[in-house]
Amino acid sequence: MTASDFKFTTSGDGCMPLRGTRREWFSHGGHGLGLGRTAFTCTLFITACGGDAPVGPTPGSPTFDGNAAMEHVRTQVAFGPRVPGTPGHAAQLDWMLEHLGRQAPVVVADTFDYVTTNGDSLVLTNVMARFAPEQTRRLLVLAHWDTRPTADEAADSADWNTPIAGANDGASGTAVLLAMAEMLSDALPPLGVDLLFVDGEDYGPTVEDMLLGAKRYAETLSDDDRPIYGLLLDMVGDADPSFPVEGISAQAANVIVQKVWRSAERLGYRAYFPTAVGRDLTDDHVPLIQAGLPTANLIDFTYGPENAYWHSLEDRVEHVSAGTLGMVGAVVTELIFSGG
Ligand code: 1BN
Ligand code: ZN
Repeated sequence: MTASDFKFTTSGDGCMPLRGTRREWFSHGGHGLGLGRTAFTCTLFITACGGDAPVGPTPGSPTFDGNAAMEHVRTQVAFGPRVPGTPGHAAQLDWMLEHLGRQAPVVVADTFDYVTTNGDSLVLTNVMARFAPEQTRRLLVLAHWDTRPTADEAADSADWNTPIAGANDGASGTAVLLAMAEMLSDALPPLGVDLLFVDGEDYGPTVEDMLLGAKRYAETLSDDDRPIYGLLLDMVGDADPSFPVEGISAQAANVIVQKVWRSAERLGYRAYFPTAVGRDLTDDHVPLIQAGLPTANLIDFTYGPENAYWHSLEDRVEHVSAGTLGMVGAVVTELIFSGG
């Protein structure tokens, strides 16, 4: 599949609004995020067409470079696993700071300590690159840059203690953000854009010791420089892409979901952005939502047959494509350059 395979396809689920009513117990208990157990009834309504037939990008938008993003995936994987406390993690941080320092007018590194429930002492760093920093109306796009220390979903239990390469889970979202920084250094966006690279998303093994950088950002978020909303990119490089709407995003950030999926539709990517609502995934958007910042999660959680590549040694460069990275980058570009 190449980037051009994604251009203005019109197949998909038709021009119909999708409705669904759910009454469920959502359990996010036990991870200290405070959502608790909540019973509720909700009506999901995501317009699948809404007049957004494929019309191409907003005039004057820059072109996102999927091949550049793919090269950034390869570079990250070549560092080795980016597990906090390892040489690969340190090398990647230096490289990101050097890269972003050349592209963005403002780069902020926030280094903090964290002790896990098992007693591991971690030094973690969130990095933010700010474009059009003088603008008060700002959009946040984030991705995690660390990788999982354990392939604990691998088919073979002998692999469970081996770190993953994280070509998709870690490198893909980071690569899109880094290529986005290159693009934005040449093309002034119509609103401020904060690219946030969060650390410690995947440390684990349980969710108590995950989402660490996002929790840190949420704790330190001030009203002075609060973005209007956030968009999380996680596992956005699968060579066989599908991005159904993630369940928590549909509940807590439906307006953002509509903006993103309509942007995809305008670019002709409806076949890869079904408006059906999929699973609830506790991810980096949850602490942000809890801090009052509506944030949608753009995630492809069908990675390999029966998700077999997720948190396994199969999360390799061969399973990531420039076409998918280019499509996701183009959707984010359209979101930004259509005004946020
Ligand atoms: C996403 C990628 N996540 C971890 N690596 C968050 C997540 C946690 C997604 C549990 C699904 C289940
Ligand atoms: Zn993961």
